[in-house]
Amino acid sequence: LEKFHGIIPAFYACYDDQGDISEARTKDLCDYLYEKQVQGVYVGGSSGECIYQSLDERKAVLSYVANQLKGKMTLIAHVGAPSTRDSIELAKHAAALGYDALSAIPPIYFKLPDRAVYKYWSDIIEATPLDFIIYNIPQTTGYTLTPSLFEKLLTNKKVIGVKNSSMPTMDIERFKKVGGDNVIVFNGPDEQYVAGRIMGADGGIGGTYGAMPELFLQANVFIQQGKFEEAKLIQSDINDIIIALCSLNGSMYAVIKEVLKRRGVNIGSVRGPLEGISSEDEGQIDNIMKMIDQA
Ligand code: HMN
Repeated sequence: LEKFHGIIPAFYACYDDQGDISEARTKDLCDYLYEKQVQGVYVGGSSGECIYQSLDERKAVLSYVANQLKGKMTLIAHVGAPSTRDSIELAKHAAALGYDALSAIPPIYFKLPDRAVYKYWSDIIEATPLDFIIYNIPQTTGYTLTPSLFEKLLTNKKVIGVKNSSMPTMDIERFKKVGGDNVIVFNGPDEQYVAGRIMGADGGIGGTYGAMPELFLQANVFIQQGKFEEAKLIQSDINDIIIALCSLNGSMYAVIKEVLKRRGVNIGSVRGPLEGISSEDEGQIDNIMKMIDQA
């Protein structure tokens, strides 16, 4: 399970100037993250704008990333889709490409009982030999994973952990308590990466890591060294930056993509209904760049 520790950026959707998936730009983002020496990537999740992409587009992204990074870092494929059928198709595709693990949100749109959620995840898990990481993100899915359902899922040995994006760090402590040392818990909210790690998370998967990988990597090193005061100071800088990333007219991902452009990696903008950056935003981005450089 060692390969599921550390800093795992959530991979962004890479579009060309027409808004189509770009293989070349996907490669550029892969190269950038490889150079930063992150532990792995989480492909096709919220930050990958999976919800706005067709099945074929999602399969293409999974292929492009595997072609570029397979064997170089840990690859986790997010395969959650509205139907079980599409999720399984993505899961089989990821398995054929050699991904290290699968992950999926719970069913979305219809509110389903735990029984159906359990069945959905189990059907995906049964479809391939790959390990599986449950994705708990109540603020976007409206479904909250309970420690008891987590415990039930863990009776399947292919379930190796949970990516927990709910805000209470207590949830991380609870999942870790249920799972013990043989289960991985990833911190989801970047605003409390350090707190999540202290409460038991083994690593983090996050949507803002790509904009400032150096800061999260340094926080990770401080935590490993038991230097919690130093880690806390980095977290505070990170939080200033996240608040700034979320304060413009453009959506957070549009702003992050603008930051990446200034760092030399052009991966286009976001798909509607996410909002692109506005002309007023342009000037603000200089300030964000300064904050990142000075942190
Ligand atoms: C993913 O699935 O792609 C992201 O890792 C999800 C991740 O947990 C992010 N949550 C949401 O986007 C709702 C966070 O990293 C989030 O972007 C960050 O904490 C800033 O608010």
